Amino acid sequence: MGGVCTHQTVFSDEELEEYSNLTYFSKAEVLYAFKRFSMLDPVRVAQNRNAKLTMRTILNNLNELSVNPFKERICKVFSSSGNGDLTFEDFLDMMSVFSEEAPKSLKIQWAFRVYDFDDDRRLNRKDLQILLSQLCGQDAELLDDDKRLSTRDQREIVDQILQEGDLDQDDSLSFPEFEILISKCPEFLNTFRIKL
Ligand SMILES: [Ca+2]
Ligand SMILES: [Ca+2]
Repeated sequence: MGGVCTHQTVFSDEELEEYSNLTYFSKAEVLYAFKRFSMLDPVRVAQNRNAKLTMRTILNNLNELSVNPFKERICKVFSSSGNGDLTFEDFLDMMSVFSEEAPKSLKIQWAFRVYDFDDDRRLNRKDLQILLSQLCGQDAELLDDDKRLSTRDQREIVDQILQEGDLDQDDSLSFPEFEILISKCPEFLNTFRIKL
């Protein structure tokens, strides 16, 4: 029996129940999530179900995430060790937040953490500029030079975002300000969806 095939005996019923309670997944989905985690590095996970897989391994093998412009930042915010490496529990949390069942309010909370690149709980100009360049960077290679966002364009967009969203005018977006702003553009959350 290979590692992937033994998943039915990997967790006790109580463990499955607990994982199901802590996520938006049924017990069957938790098992399927484990199967997907195992497939990222079958040998290591077969040896140890708590194996911590490197960010590189995850991004090389999880296509749905590797196409996301914020892939590395996403791994980092879900990584219990903070470096982007994920245990199964980290992975399960991530897949749960990215699932269709997770409420929009939860996705917005995690989106804020992903976009808060310097982890100071505010989105300042620097965060917004990194956000824009990562968001556009994905397609930049496919675009002609004249269609790419210049630094000046980016600065103008950051100005517009702050003009609209920075209600207390401290030149950054707090979480409540971000929440109001992002609820006006729901398609922004499309980067927060992965089918299990
Ligand atoms: Ca910040
Ligand atoms: Ca503000």
